[in-house]
Amino acid sequence: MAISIESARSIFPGTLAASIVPATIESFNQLNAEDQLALIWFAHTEMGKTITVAAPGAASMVLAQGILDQIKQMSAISQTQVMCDLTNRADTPICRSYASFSMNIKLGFWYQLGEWMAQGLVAPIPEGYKLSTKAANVLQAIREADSGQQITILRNMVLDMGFDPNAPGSYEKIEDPVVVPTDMASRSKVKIEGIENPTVFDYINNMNANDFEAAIELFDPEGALQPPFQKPILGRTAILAYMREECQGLKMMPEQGIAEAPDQGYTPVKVTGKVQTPWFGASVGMNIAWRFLLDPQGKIFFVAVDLLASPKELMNLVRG
Ligand code: 45D
Repeated sequence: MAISIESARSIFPGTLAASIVPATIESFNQLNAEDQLALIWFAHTEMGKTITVAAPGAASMVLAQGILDQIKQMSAISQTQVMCDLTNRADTPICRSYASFSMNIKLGFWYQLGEWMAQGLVAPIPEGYKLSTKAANVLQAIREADSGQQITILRNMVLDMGFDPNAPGSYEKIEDPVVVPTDMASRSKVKIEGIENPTVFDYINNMNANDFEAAIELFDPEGALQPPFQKPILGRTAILAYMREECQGLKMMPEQGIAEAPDQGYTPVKVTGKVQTPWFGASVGMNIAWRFLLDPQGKIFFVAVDLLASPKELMNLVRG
């Protein structure tokens, strides 16, 4: 069979991803806005007891500051309305602006509102708010997930809010400030048990150095990157834009891997390990698999990043 991005998606089919994430998001989406807001508040508060979220960088917050200040000055009723509008994806100016924010600005926006809610500067969730049975079940599912899965659920809930008139992501994005790559002398070099492939090492080391220009050169021009629970992103231009938005400050700590014999010149390589996001630093290590398919020139034709179902999956390196 000819090799395509579609066929590449099913390399290492025994890899178990954390299906709790899409399942929880689906049940969450069926709740009303009040329940959604209260649920996120409770989840965020409970998680905050064991894991620490870092304050967003001042530079990226500048871009959301105008709207945040506008909300801060509103009456409590209007503040609650704005938050409900965001969860309901209502067509309002604030919801349209929100949809144009990059991922990090969306998270930073809510981080600030959360701080202000805790300080009483923005309308809090009413004291004694009782979740519906359905919402309480969703909160319980979040409690039972591991911390890497919890922060992914929370992140995905936030990303879907706001109002985008066309397809999601159709707005011209308000981007994060670009970070300068780590200088050559200070770059870390990972070791991966069972792997000798230079492309895989170069990929991880460049990503850890925020050197996305170098990382993108490792891709086949027709190559694709598939983030957790998403469709593949196709081609170098789109992948580079995605990396600039989503990969700054990530710490990738691959541990072990396996390379299979090439099929029609294409080599499948699976690597597992941990990834940290700058939002939570060392307090959350996400269990991750990278499933690479390298082309006959050794370029990345396809790489899927999976959030794993459990730590046990880190050891699942059986041949496809
Ligand atoms: O509604 O190799 C309140 C790729 C209540 C690239 C609130 C990758 C009301 C290639 C509490 C105020 C990127 C795929 C809300 C690798 C309310 C590659 C606030 C993987 C919303 C390895 C809520 C990277 C708040 C990975 C403040 C896997 C929520 C990265 C904040 C994963 C939530 C990163 C935050 C993750 C979540 C980051 C800050 C999962 C951050 C999650």
